[in-house]
Amino acid sequence: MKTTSTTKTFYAIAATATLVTMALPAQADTWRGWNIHPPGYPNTVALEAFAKNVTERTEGRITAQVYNNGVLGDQPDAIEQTRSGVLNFANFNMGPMGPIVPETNVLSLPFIFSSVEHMHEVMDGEIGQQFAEALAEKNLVALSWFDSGERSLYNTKRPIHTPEDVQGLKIRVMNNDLYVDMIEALGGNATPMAYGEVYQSLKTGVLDGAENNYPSFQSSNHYEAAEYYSLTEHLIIPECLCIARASWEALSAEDQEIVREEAIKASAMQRELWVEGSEASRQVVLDAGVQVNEVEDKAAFQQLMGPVYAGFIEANPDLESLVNAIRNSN
Ligand code: GTR
Repeated sequence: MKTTSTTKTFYAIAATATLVTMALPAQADTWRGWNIHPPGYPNTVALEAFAKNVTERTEGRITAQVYNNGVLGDQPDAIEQTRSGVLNFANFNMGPMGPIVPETNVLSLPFIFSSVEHMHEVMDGEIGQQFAEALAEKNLVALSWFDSGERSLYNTKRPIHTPEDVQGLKIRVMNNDLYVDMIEALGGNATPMAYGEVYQSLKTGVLDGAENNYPSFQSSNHYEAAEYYSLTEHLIIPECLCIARASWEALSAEDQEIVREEAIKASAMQRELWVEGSEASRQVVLDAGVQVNEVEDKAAFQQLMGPVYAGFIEANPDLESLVNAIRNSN
């Protein structure tokens, strides 16, 4: 049969239409979730429970799977992939979120929260809702908040008791200029770097140190290279369980409710596991010979953050009231 260009076009359109109708349902209900942590980590266990429960309760309308160890990309990449709907859900630390959602930088100001409990109260209340709204504007639907404890400095050279001890140390920070300012205010040299590259850099001396909570210090094996862990507790940064806005909006109201409920359950589970996990990780690093020291004069560190706050507020005058709201909420 001789085909005319009109029939050719028709066949091409028909073929595409078939492909689209065949491909859509499969894509729509297969959810890929990004996770930076290894199996067994508190966040991983909670995310896997979330994926399993969502899959079961939606009876196959969503099949959710978590990809651990950052195999789908580093955190800044994964944030972009989730914003564009290439990834469907993720557990993100608010640290690397700052460059994309400026409001969340408030959560990266050193010592902004007086304790983990203070952070939970703020994030679970009205102020937390403001952050969720800012994230939603950038296509990330934050359904619940995870814990990530207190972050402290660790390094290969010496215990840190005072800011002078930080002088000259090459410290890895997460991808956010605020942390560069923070380390420089202490006299150190800050190096923004992806989490997955830190272990090797500590081993080879490219870095002298980094900063993180006990579970990550342990699970990343950084403790094998950095012998000194000093309890500066300078950052308490919440993390979200975030859904790609496109994936969220494609759900029926009933499925949105299921996903929301499971996200809230996952955060309760994560927070419980976090407490046990932090203690277990602390024991592992102590048993391995890491020297952990208390920092008696934390105020000395805090005072040096004055210019970091001043610079931040000068650059973001509209966020000053949010900073004050958090500080006054304690
Ligand atoms: C962990 C956090 C990760 C990642 C990592 C880092 O505590 O859970 O999402 O931000 O720190 O230092 O990059």
